[in-house]
Amino acid sequence: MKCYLLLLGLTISILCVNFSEAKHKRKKYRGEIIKPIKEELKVEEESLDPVEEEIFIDPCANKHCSPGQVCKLTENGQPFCTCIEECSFETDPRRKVCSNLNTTWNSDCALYQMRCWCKYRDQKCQELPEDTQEQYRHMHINYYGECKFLEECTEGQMADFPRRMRDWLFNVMQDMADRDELSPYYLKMEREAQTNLTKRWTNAVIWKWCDLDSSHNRAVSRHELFPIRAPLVALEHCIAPFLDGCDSNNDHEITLNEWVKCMEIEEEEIEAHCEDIRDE
Ligand SMILES: *[C@@H]1O[C@H](CO)[C@@H](O)[C@H](O)[C@H]1NC(C)=O
Ligand SMILES: *[C@@H]1O[C@H](CO)[C@@H](O)[C@H](O)[C@H]1NC(C)=O
Ligand SMILES: [Ca+2]
Ligand SMILES: [Ca+2]
Repeated sequence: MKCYLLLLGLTISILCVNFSEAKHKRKKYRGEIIKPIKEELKVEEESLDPVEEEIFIDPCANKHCSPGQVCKLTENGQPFCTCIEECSFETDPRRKVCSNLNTTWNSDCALYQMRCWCKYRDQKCQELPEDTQEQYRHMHINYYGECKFLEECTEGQMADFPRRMRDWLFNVMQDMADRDELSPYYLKMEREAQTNLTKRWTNAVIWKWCDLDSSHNRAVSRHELFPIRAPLVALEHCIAPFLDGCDSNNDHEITLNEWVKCMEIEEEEIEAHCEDIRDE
């Protein structure tokens, strides 16, 4: 009996030691980031523990770094962007990208990593010829896949292209509706396109323009065209010259009117409301 009690006591004391050790560790870990708040909370109420977990804010969480860069912390906890050290090893040829300089890279990460190295004059870029270094500083993805010989878009193909583009946009919109990926607002436009033939192309074309204008400034920039350009250039040799031609006044932005004209939609007045700016 005595022996049993002793064992029990021993077990309890071991548990206690373990517990306080664990507690101590947690305190130490979080204490570095939220020390002042932590002390206050501790004095006031122990039961605030679960809330405390949420107070921890990663300084990198709100730091935006451009592609090829990652956020790191300085010694005193300040976030900064730096070139990504290692890109994951890619064996899938579909991950390859072709740059605007017609050079193939294993992945978008590898391309942007090199751009970063050149931008910040890293040793890994300094080894390259001078003019290459300068070019790499502005390198971007032209299309997905290995660089290849792109056939020229003939006049006849170009003439037929707006029709194919409209068709394609309508199909994409339909697919997204089927997969429940359209907001109720655009779903309504899709339904209308299904039932009213005169709305078919118009609605699909307007939807895509709204979708591409991610900055919501009612203009689609070159950068904003990327999601439809990059995956298609290697497959559709007319898309690059076609999209370039959409910006008819060459101000590097495509307005809705330019877009609609480019798709050869004949309508006197386009009444377009994108979801975010509709005034209902
Ligand atoms: C780009 O590179 C590919 C593959 O090396 C080559 O076949 C093609 O002709 C190049 N295109 C241009 C425009 O130089
Ligand atoms: C189809 O759309 C056109 C153009 O907006 C409109 O004038 C017409 O009334 C619509 N037709 C139907 C059946 O809703
Ligand atoms: Ca925009
Ligand atoms: Ca323009």
